[in-house]
Amino acid sequence: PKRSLSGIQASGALHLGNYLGALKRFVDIQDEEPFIFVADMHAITVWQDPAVLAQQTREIACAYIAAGLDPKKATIFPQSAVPAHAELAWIFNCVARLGWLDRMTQFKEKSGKHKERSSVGLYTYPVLQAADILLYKATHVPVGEDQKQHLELTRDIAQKFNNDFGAPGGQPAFFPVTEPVIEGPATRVMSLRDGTAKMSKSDPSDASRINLMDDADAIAAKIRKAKTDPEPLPESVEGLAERPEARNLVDIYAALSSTTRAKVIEEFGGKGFGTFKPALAELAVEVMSPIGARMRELTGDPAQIDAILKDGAERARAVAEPVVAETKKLVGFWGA
Ligand code: AQP
Repeated sequence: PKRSLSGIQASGALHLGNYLGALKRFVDIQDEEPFIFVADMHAITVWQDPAVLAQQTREIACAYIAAGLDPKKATIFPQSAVPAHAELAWIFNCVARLGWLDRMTQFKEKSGKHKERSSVGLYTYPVLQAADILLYKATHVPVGEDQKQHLELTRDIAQKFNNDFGAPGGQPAFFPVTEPVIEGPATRVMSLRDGTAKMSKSDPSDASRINLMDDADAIAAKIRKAKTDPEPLPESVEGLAERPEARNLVDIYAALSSTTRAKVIEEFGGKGFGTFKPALAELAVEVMSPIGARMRELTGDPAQIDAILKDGAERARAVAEPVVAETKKLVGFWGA
């Protein structure tokens, strides 16, 4: 059976890239009753102030709901409230090979020049991610382009586990081989200041991104100031090939209006940024500012959010616990 799952780290304010690459797509599939978690265990792979981590977790849950997720359809929960994530991650740490993790480019980027001083957790992060996914036997994971390599590792871990433990006597494989779902015009939203860099919460320039909590004026100003070249938009999508900034703005427009790059070019091809940017700003404000406003309302009611997270955690545990119990049995643990 099809099961979708995804999550976002509780590591700070969300931006338009997270919205278009992840959040919006969770909402689009919510009738499939996906599991959507807040990755607080992933967040602590880099330092998080203990005084604010729980609040950051609530904020991601608020973002989910403000973006339109219905907690009755989607199971929304904090990762750390389901201990089976950590249990399965340990087993997977013993399945995954060092050579596989050594190839992970996100670790290389995030550890930078200070590899020796990075946490072990940052290194083994993709193994925890495999546990997050396979604990629910998820078959489909909607994510942005940057997660492609991690999803491939999840597939490798599932296959090795199935091979080593999972399919005794030719029974069907224990874990599914999960499909990453990297679709739509905005699987890699780029910085507004540099069309070759990913829009990211760690970019020191706030002008590089639109934050979910930005108000209408801030959204419009950032789009007005977004870097572009001086040419008008091309008459065909091929004309965007060597123009990363123009392509990024066209893709953002397409994603915000749930259409395609080609349709946007049909409408705006030949027009200058003097016409296109105000149209994009208007659209971005129309879509994003109600989400920000709803988030502000929801963050004022932590009890409501906590109730949603508690209920989600119970529902998640009910699915996860039998899977981890079965996994422990397959591994051969005492009493399992
Ligand atoms: N620029 C992006 N375009 C499209 N999708 C994106 N995602 C992130 N950036 C973009 C997707 O958002 C989901 C959640 O990401 P995450 O919270 O796991 O953390 P991240 O990938 O570390 O997010 P950032 O903002 O890029 O943080 P930093 O700056 O710390 O690296 C994922 O599905 C991701 O693909």
